[in-house]
Amino acid sequence: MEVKIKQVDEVKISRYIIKETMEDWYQFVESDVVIVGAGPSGLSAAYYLAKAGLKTLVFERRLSFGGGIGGGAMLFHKLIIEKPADEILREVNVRLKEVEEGVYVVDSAEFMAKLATAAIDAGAKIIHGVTVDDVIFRENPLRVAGVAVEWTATQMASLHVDPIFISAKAVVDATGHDAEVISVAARKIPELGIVIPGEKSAYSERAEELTVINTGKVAEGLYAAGMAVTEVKGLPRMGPIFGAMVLSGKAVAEEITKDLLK
Ligand code: 48F
Repeated sequence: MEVKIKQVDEVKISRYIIKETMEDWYQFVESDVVIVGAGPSGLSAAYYLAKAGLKTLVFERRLSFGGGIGGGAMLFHKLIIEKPADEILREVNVRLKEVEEGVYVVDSAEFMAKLATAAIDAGAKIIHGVTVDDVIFRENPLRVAGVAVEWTATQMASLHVDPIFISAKAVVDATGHDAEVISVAARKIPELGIVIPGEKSAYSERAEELTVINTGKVAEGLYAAGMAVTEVKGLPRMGPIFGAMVLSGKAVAEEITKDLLK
């Protein structure tokens, strides 16, 4: 095969990457919404928030998308979705197999890839390898006003490095079972009055609806989506059924859009 590949030297490669990366950070240091976690709830929130025209930034600790989607159920690569969450999956072109009326099986790789693609195509910026380890707050009125971020690698190496800060009108904790962002805010800003009862054991039939109903604001500027909701509100878990995760992402996006665009 004859091939003529454009030649680019190492200096140019480095310069282009550094410049473009820094331009993104410079721009997103002041965001409308910061979502912490690129799992199913964080990605669906990002999709709907970006679609509504909000400057939306997602920080994900790992170097991959999807959070708990990728692991499927005990590493079996299929998950359950139930009505009406199928509408969200259809919107982002995920194929569903109906196994009984209103109950669908989806492929985990397809689900996470297409949800992430939809969020990015809608305009959300997703940055991997970054851990949110604290929030910014302001008084009068008391509110969460952004996040403190650090490279995940720096944290893993236990290096003593100060974070940088990103301001946001709304911060979404979509970190999953540990509700990491709300937990740190509850501990370090007691004036917010957040009490975290912790997640309960599995009760799938009830947990799905309860999670969506309880999604939303936990303090001014701070919102919970996905499994973080069960931790913060003391609700049961539900295992490998994911309808509530994407519906919760959509619900938090709708609430924030209303709050910010009013
Ligand atoms: O855990 P995860 O998938 O959260 P979710 O959107 O969905 C939960 C389901 O996957 C499943 C379930 C459904 O029935 O029970 O568990 O609520 O995704 C959370 C993402 O957040 C990242 C983490 O790596 C994962 O990809 N994450 C967690 N803490 C941080 C973080 C942090 N402090 N900073 C950045 N990313």
